Amino acid sequence: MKLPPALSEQHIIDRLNRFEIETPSWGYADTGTRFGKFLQDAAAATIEEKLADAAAVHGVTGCCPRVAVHVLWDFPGGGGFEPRAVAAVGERAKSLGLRIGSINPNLFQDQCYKLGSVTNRDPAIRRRAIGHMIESVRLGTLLGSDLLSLWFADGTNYPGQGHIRERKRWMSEAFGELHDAVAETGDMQMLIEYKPFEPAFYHTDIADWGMAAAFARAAGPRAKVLVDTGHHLPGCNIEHIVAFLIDEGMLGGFHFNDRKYADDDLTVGSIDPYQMFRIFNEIVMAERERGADLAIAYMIDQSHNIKPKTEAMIETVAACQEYFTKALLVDHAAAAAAREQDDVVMAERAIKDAFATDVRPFLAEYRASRGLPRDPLVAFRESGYVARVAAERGAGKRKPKGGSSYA
Ligand SMILES: [Mn+2]
Repeated sequence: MKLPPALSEQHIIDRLNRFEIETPSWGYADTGTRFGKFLQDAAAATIEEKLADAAAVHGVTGCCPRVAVHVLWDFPGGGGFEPRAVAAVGERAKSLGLRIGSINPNLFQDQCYKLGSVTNRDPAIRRRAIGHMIESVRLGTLLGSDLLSLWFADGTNYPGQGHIRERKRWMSEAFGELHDAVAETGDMQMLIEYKPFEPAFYHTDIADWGMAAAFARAAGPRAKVLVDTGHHLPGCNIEHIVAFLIDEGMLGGFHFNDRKYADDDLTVGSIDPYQMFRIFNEIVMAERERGADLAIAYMIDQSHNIKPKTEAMIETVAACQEYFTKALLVDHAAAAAAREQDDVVMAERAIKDAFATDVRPFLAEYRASRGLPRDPLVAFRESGYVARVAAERGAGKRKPKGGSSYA
């Protein structure tokens, strides 16, 4: 493995040791498409089962100690925020060697949100949505979380359906009020996610990174942008967005997944590994220039419909480590020297050489040196975990309930 000059293997190892990836509770559960839901016997149904799966992923990868939770799906009564029940979830996570990561409010499932949550024309519905987010801040405080992750389904399907500027101002008011609540906590941050379309098909209230950044700036210093790699239109240069947000001090975190057409939620690297590498390359380059790690929350947001949930999660974690390691091999000085000569070919070659390096043997050694399996996926398969939990969890799932179809 060819290292950039002035960098030792220890540099790579140290940075990898600080590269943690948060897995999402919902990635372990049965989830579906708009058209149907195929149940897996081993899929988790309760928060206890989701945490157990997350612990299994952390057990073989060693880099996933945090689990994102979803307020509506993971807490009794959609939160209800019964402090003892909430504390029990935190304790359970702790007993498994995990911590609760980002808190994800839900502003898209209640019937009242059909025409929007914080951008709804009805002030009572807007109030309810803001109230839920502020309760989510309280939930995060109880669980020791420092991150609120915000995604909105808000948008319209037809021209004329909504007053776009009015909705923008309501969105901004909601973020302002939420920021006040976040600022009262010790160190919580709020991350604002964007998406160009779906479920709304005409306009989405936070359609791209620029809108998310404008809302975050207006809200205050605790608000940053969350880049979900699947939330971009085809052909979008995501690493450009990442570089821009880094330079503006506005990049708060990622939701990793891969995609071919839209928000496909595929495992990382299954379609475009070079893009994930180019994103990491921008991060590594900025960190080298600053001499310090960037404060970025690395999170996975995937819903695996076809692959077994836990295996898919391990694949994605291992893929992220692989492309991050490749990015750590980029000789940025060589690229810069080539640029000085206007040598486009060699500047690109510095990037491509690192990507072409097979880092899997190095990562296997790295894992072994930390007492982890060299190949997390193979070790996980050999552990028999999936068969074991499928036997425990599957019985109740086999009865067709008619609840898995689209209409
Ligand atoms: Mn996401």
